[in-house]
Amino acid sequence: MKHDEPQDTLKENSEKADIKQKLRLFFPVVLEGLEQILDELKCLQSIKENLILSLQRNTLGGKNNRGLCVVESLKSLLNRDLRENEFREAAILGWLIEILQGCFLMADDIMDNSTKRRGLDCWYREVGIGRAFNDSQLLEACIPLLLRKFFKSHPLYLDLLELFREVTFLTELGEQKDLLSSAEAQRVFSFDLKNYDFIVTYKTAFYSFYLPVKCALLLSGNFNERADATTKRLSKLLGYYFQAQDDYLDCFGNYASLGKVGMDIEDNKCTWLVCQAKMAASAEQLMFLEKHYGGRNQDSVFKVKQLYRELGIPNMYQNFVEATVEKIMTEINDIDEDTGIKKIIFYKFFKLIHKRSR
Ligand code: DMA
Ligand code: MG
Ligand code: MG
Ligand code: MG
Repeated sequence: MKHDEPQDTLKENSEKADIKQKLRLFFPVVLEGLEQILDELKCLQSIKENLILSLQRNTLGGKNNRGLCVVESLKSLLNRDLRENEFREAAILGWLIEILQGCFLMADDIMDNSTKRRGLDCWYREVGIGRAFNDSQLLEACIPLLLRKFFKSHPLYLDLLELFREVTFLTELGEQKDLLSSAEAQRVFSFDLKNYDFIVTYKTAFYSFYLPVKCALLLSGNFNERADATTKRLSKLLGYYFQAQDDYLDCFGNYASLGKVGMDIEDNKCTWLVCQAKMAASAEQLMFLEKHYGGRNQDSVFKVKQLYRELGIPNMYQNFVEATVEKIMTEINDIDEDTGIKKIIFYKFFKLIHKRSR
């Protein structure tokens, strides 16, 4: 059966805008929580100011999809509007995920030699690698402290703490695999979709999709193993699609909408595009790819992009998108809602990322 792509209605769009606006009201709450923690620790004023600055600079300016998803998912799970305290809890967890994302991005930009992020210079280019490394560590360490601040007496405190710790670890494993795969000795020949699958599941799917939905699932009071397994399965699919988009945009997107400059070819990354190119290339084209992929000069980058076009990668990507939409829609339709998980959660998340240009 062919599935229609879900379209946003005007009502849904305005609801989403309302939730986003309300979500933003909780950023200062989290910030204030951090200031209190630092005051209790008798932290020096200058350190406090720096930490707050790096938190603001590296957490804000994104799409807030992850934060939004915690709130939206909880609403869907409870099947009603949220009470004030429910919204507050979901929004705070949403911001903790956004902070976690900020830590990952700060470190990722160092590891990837990136220049721009969200339309600004990467943090490490402003404050230096040493400070950006420590800022990333510091913010990551703030997350359990913030969880304690806001959830200490909550029955879910330990579950949430464990969840954030575990997902952080899994993401860092994914980043590690991403780095090792791109290491000098591992040339194009070693890339394949099996490696790619591991990289994207770990570096992207867990923290971007599984974490927000699982937070909502826990908050709903209806957590169970089957709902968790469904969440993991769907998160993996959405994460794969999201990272393939990211890879495509790295090569063929533009700075004006992305706010970042692609480096995957220079960095010798195992991306969706290079895996496809490798499979489609003739022996001669493969040698050419091997020669130029990972080259840190504009000529090599240009040649790789040209080869991608010759091999029809943009067209293959469109086909992949169509097949993926079909697969995701089928998987969503097949969800057993008796477990308490709701199809609408994944429809909504899918709509947030589908055909994105940033
Ligand atoms: C990023 O992958 C993954 C994490 C955990 C931040 P990436 O390097 O492709 O992301 P970006 O293209 O945004 O630098
Ligand atoms: Mg990167
Ligand atoms: Mg990276
Ligand atoms: Mg990327």
